[in-house]
Amino acid sequence: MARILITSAIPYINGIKHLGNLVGSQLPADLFARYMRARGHEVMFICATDEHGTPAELAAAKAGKPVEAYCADMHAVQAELARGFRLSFDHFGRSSSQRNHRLTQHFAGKLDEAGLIAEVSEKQVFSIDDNRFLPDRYITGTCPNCGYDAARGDQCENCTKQLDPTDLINPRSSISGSTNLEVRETKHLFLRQRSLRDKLEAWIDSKTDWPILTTSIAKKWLNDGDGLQDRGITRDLHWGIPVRKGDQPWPGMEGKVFYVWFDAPIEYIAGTAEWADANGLPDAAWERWWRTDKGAQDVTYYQFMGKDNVPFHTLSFPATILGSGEPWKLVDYLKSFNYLNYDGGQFSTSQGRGIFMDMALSILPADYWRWWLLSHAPESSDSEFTWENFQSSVNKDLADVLGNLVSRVTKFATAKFGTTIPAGGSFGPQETALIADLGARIRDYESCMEAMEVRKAAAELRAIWVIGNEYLQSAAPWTVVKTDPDRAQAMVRLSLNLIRIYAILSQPFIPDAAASMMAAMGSDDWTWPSDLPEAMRILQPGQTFSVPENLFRKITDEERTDWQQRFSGIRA
Ligand code: B3M
Ligand code: ZN
Repeated sequence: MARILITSAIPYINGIKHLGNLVGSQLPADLFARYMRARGHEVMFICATDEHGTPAELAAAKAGKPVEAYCADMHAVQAELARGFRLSFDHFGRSSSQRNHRLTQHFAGKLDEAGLIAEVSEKQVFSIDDNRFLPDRYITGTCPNCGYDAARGDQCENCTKQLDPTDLINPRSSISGSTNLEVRETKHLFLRQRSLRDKLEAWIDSKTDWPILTTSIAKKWLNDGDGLQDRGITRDLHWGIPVRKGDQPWPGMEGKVFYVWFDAPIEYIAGTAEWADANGLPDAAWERWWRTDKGAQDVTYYQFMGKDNVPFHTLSFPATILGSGEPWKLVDYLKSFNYLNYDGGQFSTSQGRGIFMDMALSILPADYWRWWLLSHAPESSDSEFTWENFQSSVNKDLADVLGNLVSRVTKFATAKFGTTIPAGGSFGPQETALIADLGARIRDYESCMEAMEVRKAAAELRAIWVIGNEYLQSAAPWTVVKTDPDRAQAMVRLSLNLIRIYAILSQPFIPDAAASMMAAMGSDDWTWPSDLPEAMRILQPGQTFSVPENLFRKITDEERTDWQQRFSGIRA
């Protein structure tokens, strides 16, 4: 049994996330966590809301609420939607927690002791009309790297380059749109990550098994010349973690807070501490996941995120960890994703374009979305959601292949032999062949899941469902029953066992359907079918089963056109 630590990039608090956000981090992380638990490993799966910085302040102002209240409300909303999508976090924390305040201040203090913090008097953009400094997202302009005209002060969404507000061409205030801006002096702390460059490079080079997408982004910004600039880790904002050196004040930094990207990844650790607190456990319980001097040397740590978050996780956060000089766990494997586009364009939170988590659940159950999103995860390139493709995947894969198998077997068995597993006959060459074929397919599925090849894993799972249908089609118990009822009973017994095995294998993708299938088979034995011949005999003659209600329904053409209309426009 291995110990597996999994974190998903923590979603900004500023509103409900769209399906592009979901498929780029939380959902594949959940798939992996569910799979690893199913294989009997000890898993710690952490996510949280990212509550500081300009995204939170801007959204709270727009909602007309004090920022603390806004964050508390939106955390509850996001937690509820995460439950709706069956995201199986061990804890869904908050980056504004006291745990994160203390840990962030702790790391800053350690970095300072190591000589890695510089106090710099720097030039910041000040908006005369807004009467305030404009850090990060408070400022918008043209990216000097790629020319994208809506780049934000902290990062260009288009080319992923990390920016400083003063880099932007034609800058304007995100609050008022004003271009009446000037540059003023203010004092800030800088993390001297340039001096950690060689250490970071050696560490990245040691990760030979990382996906190309991850390593290419890391290398690009490491070698870009200005890619590893020392970065400001404080801001002139009210909302955030006050700048302190451990538990001591930081002279000259009164009234300033840490930059959101400094404290957000630390919340992975703080979130695990929040988990321990919520469960009444001592510090040792979370430290054994994070401190390599306290048990975490046995942990393998996986991170999941969209490609725009990669620079912060391959350079900035490791610089914090390495620079602290303390034995904290670094990421072992970083799985990153491209973007999911929506029906011929981009998902857009600001324009309300696309499908958002709440809307998705209001029209169809979570499994339908989970299946489509995971089977079309944007791994090797960006991918696109279209309603036609969604309708056809759901109708074919879920309804025609898996749903149909379950309903045909259970209905036929009930009609001919009643609601207990029939005892007659024994398995013959057809069943032996099926078990061999299926066993090989399950091993392929396991390899894909272990390698986090999400799309391929979905394709393998679908192939496993297809094998069951093909067996049923060629065995044809509905014909055999007329001449050899005992043989037909053996076929049905095998098919019912197959449904239970499919529940186990499918659970990471479609947990609700899997639970219905397992319940219908009258079992709660979720043991992974490592020994397939054995697993095929778990449901014993005489045990009762039932026909599950409507496992999946088909999406009609009318629904498809209706939804396409409804979700094309601007969200109120
Ligand atoms: N909140 C960006 C995002 O939601 C940011 C991730 C933080 S991970 C520490 O895409
Ligand atoms: Zn750019």
